[in-house]
Amino acid sequence: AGHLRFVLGDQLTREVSSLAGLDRVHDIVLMVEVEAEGRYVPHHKQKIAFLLSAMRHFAEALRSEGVRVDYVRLDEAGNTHSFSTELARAVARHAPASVIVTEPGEWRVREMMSDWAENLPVPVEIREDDRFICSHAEFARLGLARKTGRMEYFYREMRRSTGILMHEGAPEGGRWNFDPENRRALPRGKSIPTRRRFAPDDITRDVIALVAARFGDHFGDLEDFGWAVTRQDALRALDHFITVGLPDFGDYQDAMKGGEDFLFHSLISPYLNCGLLTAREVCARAEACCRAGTAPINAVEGFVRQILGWREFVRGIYWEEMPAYAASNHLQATRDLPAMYWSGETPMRCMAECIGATRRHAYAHHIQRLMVTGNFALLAGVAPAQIEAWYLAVYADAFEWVELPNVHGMAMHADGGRLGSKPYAASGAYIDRMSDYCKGCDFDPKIKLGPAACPFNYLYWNFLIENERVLSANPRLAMPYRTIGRMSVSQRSQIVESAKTFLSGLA
Ligand code: FAD
Ligand code: DLZ
Ligand code: SF4
Repeated sequence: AGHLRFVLGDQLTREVSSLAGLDRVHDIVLMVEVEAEGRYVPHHKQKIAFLLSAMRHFAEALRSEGVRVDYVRLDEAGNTHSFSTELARAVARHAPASVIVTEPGEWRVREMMSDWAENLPVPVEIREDDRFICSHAEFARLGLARKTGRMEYFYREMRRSTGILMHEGAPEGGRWNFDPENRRALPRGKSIPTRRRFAPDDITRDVIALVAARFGDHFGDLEDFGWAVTRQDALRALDHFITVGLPDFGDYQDAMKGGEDFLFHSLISPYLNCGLLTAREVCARAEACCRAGTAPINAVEGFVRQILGWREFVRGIYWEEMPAYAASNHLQATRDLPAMYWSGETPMRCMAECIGATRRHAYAHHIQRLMVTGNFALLAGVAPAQIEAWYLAVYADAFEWVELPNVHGMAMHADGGRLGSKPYAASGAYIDRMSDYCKGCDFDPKIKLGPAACPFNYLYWNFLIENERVLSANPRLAMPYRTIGRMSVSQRSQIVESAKTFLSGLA
């Protein structure tokens, strides 16, 4: 008997380690569509459609290569709708010599895999996911040697060990970091490229109908589906970004604009995370532009930093710190997630814009996630587990290995600073500087207190006051705490009152 190679929905690449050494005559590739994976959080309808369509296309590609694929569809009779029970049924069907899988992207599924090894009547081989450039062992080694354990140090090591954007042992362009150049607001009249989207084919249309019927009550639109669902189209999407987006990526990385959902971002995270593109090839493409002079170093370095730096770093942190990581709540935040995160109904224009983009595309760009919806949840003291479940559900690129460190660590500071050295808290002035949202808003970013004031203003100071005991010793917050130190008792209590009034009105 051959081996049963179980490929999960975020492992859709011929290069995944579970397919290494595949014997086309004897081995069988198993893929399963199961309700449990669609419901462990209530995923955005577009995210489910994207993954199921990409799975079906990947299975077709394998079949056309002569590979034997056992593919269980969501609506197939007898489907038991969980990974574990579907794998057990497949083992009974095929009596393989062993099961071969690649480690998953989520702790939850890693626990299932340990059960398989114990309970199935055949051996289970769990292989490392070598799509990541930094292995678990390498991450641990870098951690032991680390000076600060911070992303910047990790990233430089990754640049050195891969040689990406390096020139004779030194960083390309003479500096490791071009972030200070990458904080521009969009100039008025700056033209923004129309992005290439992909019209659904028959397979995607079938899946969209299936998702509408089965997950109709989940958040999000299906109408605007434009994601690539094959490797060929994902490569086309990458090409298009490299041509029209990358040259301006650096300058406007942190900018936001009403009605513009994509700006100069790459829109490739869903493809990277499910396997249609690899991190190595994307970095190589960007680096080639730098060498060819078609994109400036600040753009290419800024882009590579996100992938070779942040993406690899958060993955390392996740596997090093789980499962305790998810349970920490450094700031003891307990508020229920406000209903506007699902409804998008709020007079705060920035929130409405970011949640609207999320509903339309199962996508929002980084600064929207961090400085608008994330910042609000931090300042309002939303319970980390509730806001994490939201992020995990609503984005097409969300898998826990990348979502959790970004939300729990970067946005919510719930890990007490393992990921970043200070909370990304900001008042309305930041959003006003980086976007045009405030112009069409009921609130005024220049007003500090009372009903006309931008809520981010008093929520920001209220957050620092409420968390003074935990945060005031942080040297990176010395400035705002000095300001608080100079406030009169009545100034402080006005801030706290404005915040209390606003927060008590949140549904
Ligand atoms: P670009 O801006 O074009 O960046 C290029 C690539 O860099 C991305 O495709 C992504 O692979 C990588 N990248 C950029 N920033 C990060 C980061 N902070 N961590 C890891 N990789 C990064 N990213 C996810 O892939 N899944 C998530 O569930 C997710 N949740 C997030 C939640 C919050 C609160 C925050 C602040 C960030 C989150 N991110 C997540 C990171 C980042 O926002 C997205 O990767 C990015 O917006 C995806 O869009 P893009 O492909 O256009 O990215
Ligand atoms: C997210 C998702 C969804 C919605 N559905 C499936 C599915 O039916 N079958 C599958 O193999 N994978 C699916 N996924 C992706 C898995 O949740 C993902 O592989 C795990 O979270 C492990 O990272
Ligand atoms: Fe957002 Fe405040 Fe600006 Fe309104 S005024 S858009 S709430 S930052």
